[in-house]
Amino acid sequence: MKKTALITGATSGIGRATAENFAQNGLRLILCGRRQERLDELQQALSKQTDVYTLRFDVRDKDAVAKAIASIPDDFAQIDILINNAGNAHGLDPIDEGSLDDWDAMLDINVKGLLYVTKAVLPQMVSRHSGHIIHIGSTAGKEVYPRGNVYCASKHAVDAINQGMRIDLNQYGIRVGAVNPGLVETEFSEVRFKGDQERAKSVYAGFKPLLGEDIADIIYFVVSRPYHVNIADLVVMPTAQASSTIVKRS
Ligand code: NDP
Ligand code: 8X3
Repeated sequence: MKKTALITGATSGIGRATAENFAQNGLRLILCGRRQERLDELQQALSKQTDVYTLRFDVRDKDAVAKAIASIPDDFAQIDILINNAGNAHGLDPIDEGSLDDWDAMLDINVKGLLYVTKAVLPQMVSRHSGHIIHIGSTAGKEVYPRGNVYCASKHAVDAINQGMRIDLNQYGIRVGAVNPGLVETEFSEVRFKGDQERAKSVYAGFKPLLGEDIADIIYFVVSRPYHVNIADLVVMPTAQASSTIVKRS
């Protein structure tokens, strides 16, 4: 029986590349995001390779999350793999200048949203005593960088949740792990800089950043290990990057 994976944030970047990779590898997909037209486009493209079901919801809305997961039809109801990927940075300001709206967005999406989705998916994994949850953390969850303050806090929280979840779900045989990328060129910086394309591009200028596809390959490697192998925590950076602040640019 083919496995079914639910991917949050499948409409762009790492999540989209993971959906494409999983489709090529024959996994069945439940794809989530807020942008309906992108979900429709993905459904149309990837249905040529696998079964695809799409769900539109905002991870910040706990009732919408619960309702969406509960609405999944029977033939997709068994979720074997959960990729907790939806998230973004909002702003890059020193703490004394940061916007409350940006802080709310990052903590509500990256931390609370991840928890709401997990809470809705977990009961079936617990009752089956099987499942695999992968968190997309970040190097920002391993070290704090200037002006990263609240985004880094949200990703440090993902790191703690990854560890806590692995401990609590150990008794059920559920695999839990995190993939923590460094600089990946996606829509991430466009969102962080509120549509300022030039500033977003400058983040990846003068070196070869990771692409969503690079992270998708790694996520597929993680989910395709034999059941007794759980990759608990993995950090991946472009070769040009040594830490959050050290990047060799031409
Ligand atoms: P993108 O901006 O390209 O993708 C973000 C995805 O998250 C989109 O599909 C978006 O879908 C979804 N999303 C955002 N907010 C919400 C929301 N409120 N409700 C539901 N879905 C939401 O960025 P990336 O692919 O780079 O980011 C994916 C993950 O990777 C994030 O958790 C990010 O923190 C992490 N990461 C990124 C790195 C990078 O350098 N790019 C490095 C390390 C980690 P939609 O707008 O349709 O809702
Ligand atoms: C994304 C990587 O360095 O822009 O999490 O925070 S970074």
